[in-house]
Amino acid sequence: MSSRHSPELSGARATSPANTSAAGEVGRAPLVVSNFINGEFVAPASGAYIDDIGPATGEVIARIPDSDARDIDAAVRAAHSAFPAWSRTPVAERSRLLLRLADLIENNLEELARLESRDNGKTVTLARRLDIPRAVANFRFFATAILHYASEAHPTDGVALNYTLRQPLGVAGLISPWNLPLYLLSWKIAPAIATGNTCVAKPSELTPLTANRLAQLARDAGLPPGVINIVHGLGAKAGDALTSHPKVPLISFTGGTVTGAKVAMAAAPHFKRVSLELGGKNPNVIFADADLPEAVKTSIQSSFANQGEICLCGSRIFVERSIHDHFVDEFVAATKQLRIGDPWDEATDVGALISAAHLEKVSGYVELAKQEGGTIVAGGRRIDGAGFFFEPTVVTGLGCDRRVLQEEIFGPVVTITPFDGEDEAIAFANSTRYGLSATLWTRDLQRAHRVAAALDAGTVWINCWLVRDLRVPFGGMKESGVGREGGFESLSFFTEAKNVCVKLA
Ligand code: TXE
Repeated sequence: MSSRHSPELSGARATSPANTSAAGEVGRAPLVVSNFINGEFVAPASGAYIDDIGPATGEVIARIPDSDARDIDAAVRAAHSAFPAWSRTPVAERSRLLLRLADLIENNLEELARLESRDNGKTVTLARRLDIPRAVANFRFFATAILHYASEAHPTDGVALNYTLRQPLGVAGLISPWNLPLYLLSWKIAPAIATGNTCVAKPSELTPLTANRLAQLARDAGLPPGVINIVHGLGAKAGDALTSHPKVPLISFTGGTVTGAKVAMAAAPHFKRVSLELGGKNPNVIFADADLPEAVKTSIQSSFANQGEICLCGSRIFVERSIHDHFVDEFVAATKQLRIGDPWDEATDVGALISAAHLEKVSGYVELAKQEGGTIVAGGRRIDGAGFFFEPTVVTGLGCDRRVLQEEIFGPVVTITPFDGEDEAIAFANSTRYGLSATLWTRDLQRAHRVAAALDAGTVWINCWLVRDLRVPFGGMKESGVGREGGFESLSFFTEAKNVCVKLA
């Protein structure tokens, strides 16, 4: 496959053919995925299936249940029945089962990394380094965090004792996206069940394979039937049935901002607790005093890792004018070194985009960038042949009011814009409706703290990117979301605080 990706690419180098390749999977019979309800693998009520396309090949690699409200209802019933026993299971036992599941994921890391790469188009090296280890870490973290989750007590002037009970809510509805499939699914399942809830998860219809494998591993780990249920299918059908189900009091959703609004509307009539982790248009602000080689190296990562399909990618780079031209030269040179092609080739840096539709969307934004007056200084083209590949692309010459700097592209496309002074940097960075994360590069400690405080972002990285500690709060401002998860924020989101007041005198 790689040889099809012609070496004359303007923005990237093609990888050499590999012995094992995602394309080498062409012709294999598609896997048939089932729903996982009450500990059993079952067919959808409708008997209908939808195709799961491998992004690197354009081939059907699996067929997944086209589930509807009946399947969701069956899963919710199973989760509901399992809830009383699971919520009363001693915390040490819940912890032990989660740790066992973490071990099983770790033992199957290579298989899961290949599944993730095949299903999503991401490089297997990234799946090995980031996605699957993070799923292991999510289960381990919440398995142990729950052991230390205390609640407060307030002796009230000798008259009464107030204390807080933190109780699970019941059936958690969990909806995850396609960009970091197992990573984000486990980010929701682990805290939901660690705190004593049961759950119904609806993974993205574009990337069902590692969720399917997780179901098998959960069963092998000895998790009781009904604690984790996984229903596959389309968002507008299965997803909507879950968000509007009256017996699901809590929804954790990660996905696009437009979908997030639909989820919020479906949940509102039932007054469900909702956590929404949505899109981003994250600024990457580089001051003239930055460590430039480090800023270039990390900005390549933050722009193009996972093909730019991470909500935390820094898609708008702002560079202080005195170093702007030099930065652009260095950044473009580094972009052209990136190797695009077979995600299973160890040498590949940039794999395939998730779908043909997404490739269209990304290409459309690059055309728009030209129409808006931008200059494409690297990349800019899709790659002919099977699979959904697009060159890492750098656009210069566009102001903050352009659509290309306002709308989430969610692909390997980054803009670079000069700024003059700290105030303008902050104004440019804050000029979108999003507020998920931001990165800034400077050696001036005071400025770093000053600018970090002024940025509209749930997370600010200073002189680094994607350094994640599972204990810290995570979420977005503005249209990037509502609520925080991560660490004790997750434990708090997945539990109901109840005040108990005992009269003492
Ligand atoms: O995601 P959707 P899409 C952004 C990115 C991308 C855009 C659209 O810009 O181009 O969103 O991507 C389920 N009720 N992000 O359309 O639709 C769906 O089945 C309930 C950013 O692929 O948001 C899937 O499981 N659920 C992002 C999940 O929502 C519904 C990651 C996400 O799909 C539903 C992904 C409905 N009505 C896309 N409609 C991030 N923040 O990381 C869909 N779903």
